[in-house]
Amino acid sequence: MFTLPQLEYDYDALGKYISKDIMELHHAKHHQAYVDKLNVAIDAAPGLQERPLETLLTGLDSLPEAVRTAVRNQGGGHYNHTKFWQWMSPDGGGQPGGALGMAIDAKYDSYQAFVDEFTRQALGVFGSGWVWLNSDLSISTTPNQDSPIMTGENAPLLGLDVWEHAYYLDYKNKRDDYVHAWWNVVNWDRVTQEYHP
Ligand code: MN3
Repeated sequence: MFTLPQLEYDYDALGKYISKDIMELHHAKHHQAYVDKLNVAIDAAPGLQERPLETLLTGLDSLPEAVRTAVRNQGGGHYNHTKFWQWMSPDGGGQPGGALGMAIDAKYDSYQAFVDEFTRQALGVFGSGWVWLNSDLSISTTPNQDSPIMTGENAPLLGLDVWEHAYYLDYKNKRDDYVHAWWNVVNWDRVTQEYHP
């Protein structure tokens, strides 16, 4: 059985950038629904119960067709959101330091140029999806709850949920305001720890 992970901060901890109402709805309702529906799917598929989530998602092609779409959508939702909560912090914002900061400068010329490109791709996602900073420092997007690990990439270093459910209560249709605000809560300490060039 998969379970909803606890947040490492309170629902109201991200303050003016992402409200308590959004965080509670997003975590307790949306993420919980992915977990519940994933469990229903796995429950009906003998032999899959013991598999870790990453193994399920990196081996979608090997799954029985009857559960493949559910694992992709609900399992992807569980995986992406579990990481998303960790990529934010009330102590976030600023810029990445250390090796990651230098590598981003080298690849994008500056931190701001990286932010601009990530933001541009976030605004370009049509409908629901995610934008990612991958382990090779490339930026990419996926539709729905797809995740880079489903196509053989390493685990992403950072990702941003651009589904309307992630921002509509605070920002209505203004995804650009949400994306710009989000940089203030990015947990660069966590992202930097996961960077292993
Ligand atoms: Mn979401």
